[in-house]
Amino acid sequence: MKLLSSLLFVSVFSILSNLAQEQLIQNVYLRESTSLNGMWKYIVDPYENGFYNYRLEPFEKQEKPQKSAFFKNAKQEDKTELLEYNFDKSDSISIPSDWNSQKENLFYYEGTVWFKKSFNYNIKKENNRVFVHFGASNYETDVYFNGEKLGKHIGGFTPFNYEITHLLQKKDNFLVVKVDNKRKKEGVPTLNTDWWNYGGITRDVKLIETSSTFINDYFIQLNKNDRNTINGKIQLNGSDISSKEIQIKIPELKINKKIKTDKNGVTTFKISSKKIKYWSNKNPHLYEVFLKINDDIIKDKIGFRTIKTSGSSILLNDEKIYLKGISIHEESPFRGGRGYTKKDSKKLLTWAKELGCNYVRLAHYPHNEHMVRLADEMGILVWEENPVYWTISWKNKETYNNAKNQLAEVISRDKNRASVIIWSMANETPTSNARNAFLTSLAEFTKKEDPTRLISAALEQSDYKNSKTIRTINDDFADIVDVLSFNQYIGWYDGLPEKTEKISWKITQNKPVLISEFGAGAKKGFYADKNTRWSEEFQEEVYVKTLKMLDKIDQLQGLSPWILVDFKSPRRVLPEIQDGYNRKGLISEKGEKKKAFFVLQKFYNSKD
Ligand code: GCB
Repeated sequence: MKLLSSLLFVSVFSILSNLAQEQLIQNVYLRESTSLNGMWKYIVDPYENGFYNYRLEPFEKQEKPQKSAFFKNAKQEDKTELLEYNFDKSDSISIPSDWNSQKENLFYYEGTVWFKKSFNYNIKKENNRVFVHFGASNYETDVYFNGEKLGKHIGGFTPFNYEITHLLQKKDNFLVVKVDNKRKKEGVPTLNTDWWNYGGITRDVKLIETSSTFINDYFIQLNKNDRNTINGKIQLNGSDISSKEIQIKIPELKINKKIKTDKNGVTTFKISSKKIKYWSNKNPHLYEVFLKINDDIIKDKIGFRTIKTSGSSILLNDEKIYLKGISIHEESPFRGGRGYTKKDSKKLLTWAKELGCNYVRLAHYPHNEHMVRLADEMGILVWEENPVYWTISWKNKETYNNAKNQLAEVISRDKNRASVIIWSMANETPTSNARNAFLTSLAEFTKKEDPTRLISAALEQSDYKNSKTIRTINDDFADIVDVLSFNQYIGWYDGLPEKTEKISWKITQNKPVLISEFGAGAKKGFYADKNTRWSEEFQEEVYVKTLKMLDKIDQLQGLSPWILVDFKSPRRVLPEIQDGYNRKGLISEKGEKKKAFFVLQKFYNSKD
């Protein structure tokens, strides 16, 4: 027994240490930083030759890693030495980006690619510290700096950072990054999804320079139960963090407060003000917030609002709100491939606004930080989602820790964004005891990390008792969520559009209901009668009829139909129609609006 428990401890410990990351630096976009974006060298390595020797033992675990380990980046000075790689003579690729849409021969590639970036760096002030920060890279990432391993990160859509101060030189630094996007059964997501598995360093890479003691993280939000009080928590990082004075300023509210940290470098505070202009979709007011320690000042723009449910209503600042939404994948509306620029996000959110939306569902994984920062500015409420999709390995502890870690990272990154109102745990997951325990545990963790927001998940619907015409939500996880959301495709996967006329809904939970998905595929420019699959008219008909059906659900508080733009998916192979795209977009990948766009627009305008 003792042996078993210590074995268990060892394996859990090794899992945790594998995933353990340095604490995320909050607000990287408004801090002083140096971009490492641009052209990087890369080597495609399907056999992971640069990582393992011919006995498949990792080089990095050996006492003296040979120069054939790619992260050593050995220079070929000794002409007699056998080296079978050379970054500097290899091809270049632009970072950030996914390799699939940049390099034709890597379109379907799933495996390892090594990247290298060389740079010089002059520290701005003695004793300052430097961190390398990745917005995201998909899926497993091993990071090496000047020949030393910094760490490994798992998960394709959340940020991570490592300190490099101790290894940094003025000249010829080299960052080597191994990215592996092989899908794995035990992964999050798992083997099977309905989107393109874009590989690479897909978001910005930055060097962040800080003072030796600095404000690493903070969480500043309105008190959920008292709209005149702002609650905050600040965390320092450094060797001198105890009893330090921090100044908090919100000039527009005439707030100027000084507080001291405890011995762990943490401080919590409450500030009262009767003059707060609440952030809302109609008035997305953001306050400039300044946090100061010694000579270091961090600026952020934070909106103050509350979000709650009461019975079947959703309350924003204690007022009922109907969520007029749309689901969005993170693909660039300009280039195809992964979206990662502010311009990509702006275009997608501008389309959503044009559709009449006050809300978006960012499916099925955390999108880039520009998206939520812009949503803050544009007054769009946001559902963020963990990539726990379909058939995850529910019983695997490592899978759970991975899902929890990814969730922790997105919560950490976006906890100061007023636009984010819902954390979604999962999408269309089949019910079982193991799945219920997995999701419940994630939900409990989320509530602890962030008690200010709502929890949901895109569930599935089923027949009510034995009725063929009444639908219901029969899922134990429905008792855990704050907002009851589900996907349904009556009229597309489930019968023809007229079936919607026969279906009614019996939803027994006294909670707000959001329809997280409905939709139908249509090829832009294919016009036919409304009974012809793939025509714009068929899709239009599904929208007209589905909206009529759903509007009859008493607790309905909003929708996020599937989906704003056609997106790439290897599941969608029908020639001349799909050609590798899921066609349920209201807009084609070329930016052309389909007829159904205007049906939803009209419906949303009628909800004002
Ligand atoms: C769903 C999934 C979504 C798919 C969509 C479809 O239910 O949640 O990821 O892309 O259906 O088009 O089938």
